Order: sequence, then structure tokens, then C-alpha cells
Amino acid sequence: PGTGSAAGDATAVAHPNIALVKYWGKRDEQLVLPWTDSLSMTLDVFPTTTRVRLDPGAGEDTVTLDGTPLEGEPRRRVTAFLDLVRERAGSPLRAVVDTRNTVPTGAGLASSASGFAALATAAGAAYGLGLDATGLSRLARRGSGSASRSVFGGFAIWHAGQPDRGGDPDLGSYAEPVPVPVAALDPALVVAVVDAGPKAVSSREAMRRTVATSPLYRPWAASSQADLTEMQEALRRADLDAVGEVAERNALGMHATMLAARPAVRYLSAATVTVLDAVLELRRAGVSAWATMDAGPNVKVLCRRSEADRVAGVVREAVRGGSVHIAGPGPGARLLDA
Ligand code: 2P0
Repeated sequence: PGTGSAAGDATAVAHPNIALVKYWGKRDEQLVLPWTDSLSMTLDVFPTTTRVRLDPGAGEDTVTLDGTPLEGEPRRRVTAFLDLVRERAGSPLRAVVDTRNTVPTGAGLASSASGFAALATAAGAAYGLGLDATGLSRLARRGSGSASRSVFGGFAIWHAGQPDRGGDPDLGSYAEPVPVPVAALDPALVVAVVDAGPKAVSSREAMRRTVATSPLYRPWAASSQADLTEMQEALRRADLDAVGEVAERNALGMHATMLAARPAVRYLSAATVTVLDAVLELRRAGVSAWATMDAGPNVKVLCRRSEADRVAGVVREAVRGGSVHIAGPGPGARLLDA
């Protein structure tokens, strides 16, 4: 994060990230502590820009998203986050929060990751918390788990932290960059938006239900740890096929845990499966293409940047009417100059 925004008024930009080894399930809802480590790539598309301005005269926070006041649970999550920042800053001041999203909100395209990474960065500066990147990552985590990873650009690992070590459990759970030979890996994610509408079940509720009721949750969490080790090795040697293979199986396994929850959570739609078939066809034709899906029906296809146009063309045929975007590794959260 840079400097430059004035005290009491700061603007930050952050990008969404897509997990190659997923975060799914909390061991502590209050502190947003996950059961498993996760690993992601921050994108260079769909930035969120958030301005936080302290308002000494105001009796409550004002929160707008793309110019429209937030209400209900989304507003409550932002004000609860600001309460946490105020508590740390020792400040009673309310704030005016203005957020601009370029990603469809609530469609499993990680708008909460870019959103809370930008909010943590802007609010941290506006309230003068003086946090380093690790501290910002911990703070962003409290807003939304995946936001801890969007504080960093490129590839990032979010450490679950040790459950029963004593001490402050907040301190052990944060993200940090993973060094990856990006030029050799040449990664791209082709984002297939098959449905940009908001989801029926929030990822928060879906995770809760999965952990509480799915007989597949524990086996997946255990295998995810092995996936993480394999993923880190594959990234280190810039082996895109190995990265894709692990990412795809980790995501399908996560969705299996949800399908086995009671009642089931199913984010994958017929359009999702059509794209998955297209990805299989690409692989049969010798193209390295691997799919991952989050808390929604949209598909992100990992491939080589040099083959991304071809992959996007095939995916575009498959989605018909949806939109297709090509993303590469993007930057971490940063403050804009005032
Ligand atoms: C991830 N997802 O690793 C996983 C994979 C969706 C599927 O992180 O409850 O919005 O705010 O911590 O971060 C989406 O969940 O959830 C998510 P909360 P978040 O990217």
C-alpha cells in the first residue's frame, strides 16, 4: 500500500482474487478464522474503488455502493467492520463510505474480496491505524475471509492459523505473497459470466451449513491440505497443467461438500456444466484449460495467456449470451493519491 491520501479521507483500489485452493468453512465466525489454508491469484480486472471520509458531525455511517445507499445485512457488515476499525483507532467518528464496483456484486465473482480489501485499506488510512500489509490482511479478513488475499497482488496464501495454541488467534491468520515465476507460468483466467444475478444462498450461510451438516466436509478439508502442498510445488516449477489439475479437483471437491450438505447447496447450473464440457473438449484438443468455480454458477478457466484468446472463443460459444473476460495476475490493494 502506498501513501498519499490525506488524514481522515482516503481512497483505495483493490482487485478480486480467485482461489486455486479454496477457502470453504470457518472455525470461528466472529474472527473469520478458516479451517483450511487457501491460495489464490489476484486479478487485473474488476477493481473496486472505495473512499472513506470521516465525518465529525455525523451520528451514523453513510454507506453507498455505486451511488445507492446500502441497507440491511450488506450495510450491517460494513458498519460492523467500521466499528472494529474505530475500536482499534480509539475514534468515535462516523464515516462516509463510497464504493464503486466494476464486478457484478454477489454473483460469486469475489466482489466481497475486492470490496473489503479496498475498505480495509481506505479505512485503515482514514482512521490512521498505521498497519503494514500483514496487519491490513488480518483486518480485511474480518470483513470477508477472501479479502485477506486481495491485499496482495499476484499469488497469495492465506494461513488458517493454529487453532489451539493459546495467545491471540487473530494474529495467526493472514495472507502473504507466494513467489511464482509468473513469466514462465504465463497464467490467465478466462472468466465466463453465465449469470450475473445475485445468488440465492450467501457463501457465508452456505459455508456454515456445509461445515455443520456435510459428511464430505472433513475429508475435503484434509485433502485440501495435500492439494495446497502440491499446488505450491506446481507453482514453483511453473507447471501450468499441474496447477490446473489441482485447482480443478479442489474446486469440484468443494462443490461436492456443498451438494452433500443438508439441505444441499447447489451453485452450479446447466450453463456451468456446458462450460465444463467445453473445457474438457479443449483439453482433448491439446489445450491446457482447467476450470474452477466459486459460490455461484460462473466458471473461471485457467489457461496459458498465449492460448487465452482461443480458450475465450470456445468458452464464448458455450455460454451464449453470457460475457467472457480474460484476466491476468493483478496488483495488490493500494491507496490513491488525494
Ligand atoms: C474462496 N469463496 O476461497 C472461496 C471459494 C467462495 C468459494 O471466499 O464469509 O465472501 O465473507 O468470509 O470470503 C467466498 O466467501 O466469505 C469465498 P466470508 P467470502 O475464494
